[in-house]
Amino acid sequence: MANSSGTIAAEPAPITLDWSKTALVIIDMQRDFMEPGGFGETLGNDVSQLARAVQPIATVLAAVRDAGLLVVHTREGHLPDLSDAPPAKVERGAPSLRIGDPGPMGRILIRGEAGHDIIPELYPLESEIVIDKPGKGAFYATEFGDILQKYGIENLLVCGVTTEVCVNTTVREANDRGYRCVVISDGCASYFPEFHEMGLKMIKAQGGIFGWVTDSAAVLEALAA
Ligand code: TIU
Repeated sequence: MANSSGTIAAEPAPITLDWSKTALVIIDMQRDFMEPGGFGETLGNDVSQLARAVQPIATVLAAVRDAGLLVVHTREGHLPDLSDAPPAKVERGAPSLRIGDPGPMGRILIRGEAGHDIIPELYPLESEIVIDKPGKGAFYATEFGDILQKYGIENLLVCGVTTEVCVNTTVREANDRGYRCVVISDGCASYFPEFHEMGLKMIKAQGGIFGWVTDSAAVLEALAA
């Protein structure tokens, strides 16, 4: 790690982070959300809307790996027996396939299936942490909070999909637990561009009510400074 801290240009204000207390958190960059035939598409979504986040995340991930920051990947999904999937979630709506049904990438949103895995472009290294979560937030029913405490993490650089669902839920959970969350705007995406825009606005409004919003270029600049 070249410098121990860096200042990221962000809204509503720049923020200085101690890199040793900062983790990159990549939310749910799984085939189930990103590719045709997965959970996202079964809900009726156009999965091509999410592709734009991949390259910005890849550039930040490479820089963060070089700088030696902690990297955490999350995956939304359920046990094969669905014991961690609330009926209220499984029965929701009228998807073309439900959670646990067989699909072209294996059973929909089930741990261990091809569709549940992280896309090749952002695949975790052996040394990186992968959190399997049954909900939208990364803290609920996971070891995420304990791991962040163990590593002395106080700040989260957050990216992934989708902006208004799992990214926002995780940022809200983290904010209430005292973490400073800096969300990387071009490293997030939504099936609904207007929800992406508003999801980011909600985070940075009111003096940064949930956190800060930056972009991948600003993170790279701060890490290189
Ligand atoms: N449907 C949707 O937009 N998102 C999710 O169900 N999960 C995540 O955001 N990862």
